[in-house]
Amino acid sequence: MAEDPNILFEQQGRIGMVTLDRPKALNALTLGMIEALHAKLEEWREDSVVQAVVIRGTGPKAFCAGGDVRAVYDAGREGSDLTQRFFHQEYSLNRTIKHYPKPFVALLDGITMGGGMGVSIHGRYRIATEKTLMAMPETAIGFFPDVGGSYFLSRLQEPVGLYLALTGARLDAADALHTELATHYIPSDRLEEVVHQLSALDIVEDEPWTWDAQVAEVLVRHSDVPGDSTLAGDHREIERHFGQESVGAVMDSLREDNSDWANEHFDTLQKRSPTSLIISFEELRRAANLDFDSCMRMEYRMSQACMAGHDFYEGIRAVLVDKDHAPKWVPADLTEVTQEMVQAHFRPLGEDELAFD
Ligand code: QUE
Repeated sequence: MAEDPNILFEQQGRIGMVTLDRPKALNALTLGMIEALHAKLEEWREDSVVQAVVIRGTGPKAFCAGGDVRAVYDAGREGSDLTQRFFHQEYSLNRTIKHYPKPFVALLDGITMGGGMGVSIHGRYRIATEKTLMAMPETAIGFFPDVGGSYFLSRLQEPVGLYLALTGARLDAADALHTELATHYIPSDRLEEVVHQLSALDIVEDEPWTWDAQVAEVLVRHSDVPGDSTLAGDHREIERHFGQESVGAVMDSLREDNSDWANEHFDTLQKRSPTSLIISFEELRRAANLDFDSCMRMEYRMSQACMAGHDFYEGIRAVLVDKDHAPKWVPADLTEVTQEMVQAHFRPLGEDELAFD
């Protein structure tokens, strides 16, 4: 059994409880945590005592802020193969959660970004609280929405997924419910009781088709109604400006409008990596016609192209290393991103292809 000091596993009655336990790093996922979680899910898949899996994070701030991209940055600069292994293992775990046969419940009681979305959104139940803050912010670090983002963003009501992918906009509980990225809203102070009731479920072991309804019943019983969704209120603006046929056209639309909303979003996009914006646009366009596993293969190709490029390292430097938040993107302008540069992110990798086993 793979073990890791930053992730805890407990069996509480009928549930397998996972706790991401790296609070100083906002529970960001290391390769060790990813491998340990994957191994434990495979063990619990076969364990007839475990009726459902619950995942949560330690500490008051975060469920999980993402992947340990700082380690990936160091690896890329040193030529270590962690740049391949990290994404390969992370995306394989995302796939296992997507296809997991038992109810999988994520308690999103805090920051849930990037890699944190990947270990929650693909599960059957995603619980938002008043502390939930969700985002796919990768265009700010010269990357693209990965961990299955191509799949789930391209399946939101258009063009909301593109809006979230390009801007990295943050969602609160009301927004998360509105988009159906969250399935339930439960106030944070009720989660302990929810976990207790799930652990105490009395099940018929050879009738696994009844487990899901039992879990859902506990969740619904504690659910409440969040306030109004800002995202829902912005729908007209999002449709008008993001329902365009290219990133350049989105930018033109925002520039010409000159409302506060348009100006604010224009300024946000100006700070993002131009390459990231354009490959993310192409990613979502392609993903609409791909099944989940094909989306993950595409994302793996994209991740490896980013590892061979410039902006990921510059983004991590600016946000997580030097923290000057002043990245110098190359190319610096949307118009300088060529078709050849874009296509290079979608090319098959030959013998280095992501293989699921
Ligand atoms: C955009 C991102 C990430 C980010 C910040 C961004 C991201 C990510 C982290 C992160 C946060 C805390 C950590 C850590 C990583 O920050 O993907 O290791 O301790 O993982 O603006 O995409």
